[in-house]
Amino acid sequence: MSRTKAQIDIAAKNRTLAAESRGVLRGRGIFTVNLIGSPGCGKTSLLEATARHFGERMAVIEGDIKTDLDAKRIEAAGIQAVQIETGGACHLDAAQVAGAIARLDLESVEILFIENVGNLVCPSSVDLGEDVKVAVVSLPEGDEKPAKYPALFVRAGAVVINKTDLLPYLDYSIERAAADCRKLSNKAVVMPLSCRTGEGMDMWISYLEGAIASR
Ligand SMILES: Nc1nc2c(ncn2[C@@H]2O[C@H](COP(=O)(O)OP(=O)(O)O)[C@@H](O)[C@H]2O)c(=O)[nH]1
Ligand SMILES: [Mg+2]
Repeated sequence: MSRTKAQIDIAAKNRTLAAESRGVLRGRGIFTVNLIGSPGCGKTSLLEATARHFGERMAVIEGDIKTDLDAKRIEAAGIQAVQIETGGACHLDAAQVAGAIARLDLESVEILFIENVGNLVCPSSVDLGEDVKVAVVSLPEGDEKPAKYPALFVRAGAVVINKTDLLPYLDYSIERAAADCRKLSNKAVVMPLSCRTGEGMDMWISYLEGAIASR
């Protein structure tokens, strides 16, 4: 499908703003993660569990269509958070994120997470100024989702397969999902884990600490 001139202009403006944010964040030595996955896959739960390790070294920008419920959850975990309500848009854009960055106190921050609007498709093609896109899937969604929704997984630097505690109750092959992710991106680090039990969280934390250290 060919794009209209207006769509091309919007995409160009987004790229410029994303590059500016990336410059600001990298200039401060901050590693930035754009967290993308379906509604309910556990993005906010993952950030709550991650907060226990990073404390004030991390900050969060929350994107939802409506409500500041997720920002409140992150603040309750002791982490500064800014909520963006898109009012209907199915993904965040670089202008919204630049506005949210300006509202954060970045003094002690080494890692910034942007939780995108819950959606496995649209957010994957919009640059927000991040260093890496991390895809989150979860067991109840079914193990064929990476193969069926490849756009995110070809761009993801890492994939979290969440809710491994539900394995006894579901027909889900972690091997199949992981193999499909690696087929779509041979660089992708695939991390099965459970935010609920903490199983596998050590690999996720080491991945992030490694990314911060190599900034
Ligand atoms: N069993 C199980 N449930 C989880 C896990 N992580 C998140 N959940 C649940 O999944 C639901 C959606 O989680 P949430 O973090 O709000 O997902 P988000 O919409 O992607 O931000 C909530 O009921 C969580 O308690 C997990 O590792 N195991
Ligand atoms: Mg959420």
